[in-house]
Amino acid sequence: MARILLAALILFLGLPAYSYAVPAYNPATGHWYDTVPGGLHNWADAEAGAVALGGHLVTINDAAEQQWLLDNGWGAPFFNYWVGLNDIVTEGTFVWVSGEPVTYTNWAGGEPNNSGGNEDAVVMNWNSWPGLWNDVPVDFAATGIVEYLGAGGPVPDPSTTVPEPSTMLLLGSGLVGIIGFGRNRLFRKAASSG
Ligand code: GN1
Ligand code: CA
Ligand code: CA
Repeated sequence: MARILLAALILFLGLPAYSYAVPAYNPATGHWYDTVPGGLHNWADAEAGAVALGGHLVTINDAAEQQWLLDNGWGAPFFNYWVGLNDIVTEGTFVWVSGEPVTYTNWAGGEPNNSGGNEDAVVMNWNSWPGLWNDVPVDFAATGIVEYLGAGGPVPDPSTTVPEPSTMLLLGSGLVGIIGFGRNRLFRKAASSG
């Protein structure tokens, strides 16, 4: 019994990593995306992390790209994620840190409001509203999403992406556990009937 519980636990632990393969490739934009490592950061540190990886905080160019992010690991459970939009240079004039023009916005109702006169950077999934944007102080703590530049990314060829080795190992050991359990039962059956 302990064995099947262990096998189930291992399978369960392996599943989340399997469902959302990051870095993730978006065929519509031709870009790779990933979560900036290190958990919560202020906006500048999140952008520095994205630059270190070879990109910028994500530029959301249209509704399809916004939806793709929600569908590929940056939706549920609706953490606040930094995007590249900010009005650090000129209050009220929002620009993408990548330098791309602003062609789409997805503000939550009443945003951006520069609350307290001190909100120059933007998170998505504000208030657990899927994808919706809010301007917050630049020293707010959130997780960054990096969008790699051009066709660049951490993995050379999108068509050859496979689950991460650690995930395969976890899934594999779960299966071995289950097979082992089945064999034990068979042996016990044979022993008791013979
Ligand atoms: C938050 O806490 P409050 O109400 O001053 C939020 C603002 C939003 C506002 C919307 C730091 O401001 O960005 O516009 O709610 N501030 C922070 O009601 O999260
Ligand atoms: Ca983009
Ligand atoms: Ca705000």
